[in-house]
Amino acid sequence: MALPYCQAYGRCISTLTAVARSCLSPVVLLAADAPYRLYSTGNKQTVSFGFQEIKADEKSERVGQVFSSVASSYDTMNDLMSGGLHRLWKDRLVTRLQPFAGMRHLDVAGGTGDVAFRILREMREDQIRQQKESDSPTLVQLGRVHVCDINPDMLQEGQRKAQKQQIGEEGGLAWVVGDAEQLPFQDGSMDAYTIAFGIRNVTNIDAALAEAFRVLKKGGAFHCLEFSQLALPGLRELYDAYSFQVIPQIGRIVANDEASYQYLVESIRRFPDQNTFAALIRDAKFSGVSYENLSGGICAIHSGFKL
Ligand SMILES: C[S@@+](CC[C@H](N)C(=O)[O-])C[C@H]1O[C@@H](n2cnc3c(N)ncnc32)[C@H](O)[C@@H]1O
Ligand SMILES: *[C@@H]1O[C@H](CO)[C@@H](O)[C@H](O)[C@H]1NC(C)=O
Ligand SMILES: CC(=O)N[C@H]1CO[C@H](CO)[C@@H](O)[C@@H]1O
Repeated sequence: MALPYCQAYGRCISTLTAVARSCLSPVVLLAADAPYRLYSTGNKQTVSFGFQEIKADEKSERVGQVFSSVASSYDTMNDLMSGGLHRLWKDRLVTRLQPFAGMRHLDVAGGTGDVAFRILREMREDQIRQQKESDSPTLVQLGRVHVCDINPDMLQEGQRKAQKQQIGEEGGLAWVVGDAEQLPFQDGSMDAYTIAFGIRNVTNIDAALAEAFRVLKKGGAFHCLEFSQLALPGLRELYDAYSFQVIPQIGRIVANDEASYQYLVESIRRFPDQNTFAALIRDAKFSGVSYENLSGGICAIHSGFKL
């Protein structure tokens, strides 16, 4: 029912945005308790890619292709599909992180920099605050946010955005192409690690968690924002209709790429639920692991510390 509605407005993105905000955001609040297959370390031969099974070494490449084809329309699509909610979820992630001046931060799967920009802004505010309070003439250091992503197209789009908005001109941002499973950073080099809507696309989640643990300093924090599972099974059908019918169509109309958004929907269903994912984080040696549901469990932020 929402589908022809979207098609009718297909040529007018701004109208579609308005439609998405008013009509679709209540629907997006309903997430499924769908079954998933674990991305386990045990079986390295095949991994999940949407509902197709493919060889593990092909997956990184396929994920790269998927994101290359969505990079330029990525930010618009985020707003459309979540009715703008992804902004609030990212704000919440940064609130939990509590950025501070002088920190070395790593944002993995950082894409076009959405999360990194928010973190850097908070670091800058803290720097100014500290500078004011300080009697010493020495400058309070800003620190740096490292935006790491496997796809150079996403990073390039992010750099373009940063330039346009004059973010990071003081050297607070570093853009680094790299794989979450093999981070190009030294052991114990980061104060904190974030990953937003990225871990689901990683071939081997355990490897990514182990890498997060490795690069963190002692006392460093891990925060992961990802789609999760709602405990409202009765609303499953409605959610299915939205995600399997509407989202791929929005993808087709706006991004001219139905397959990528079909994959997105399928991969959300297969991701481990809150408690299962928390257990994986504990298995990766993190302490004080906890999570917070957002929008009733559409998303969750999982946190842990390297002690
Ligand atoms: C949905 S986007 C999220 C971008 C950004 N964090 C945000 O919230 O707007 C997922 C990102 O993960 C990246 N990605 C996928 N697999 C990765 C991997 N193994 N290592 C690093 N980045 C990866 C993709 O290139 C893509 O930019
Ligand atoms: C979060 O949501 C999950 C599933 O939707 C539910 O089982 C769990 O009790 C919730 N946890 C918290 C801490 O609210
Ligand atoms: C591009 C794609 O379909 N992969 C998904 C990986 O996970 C993020 C989480 O939000 C999705 O947005 C991506 O679309």
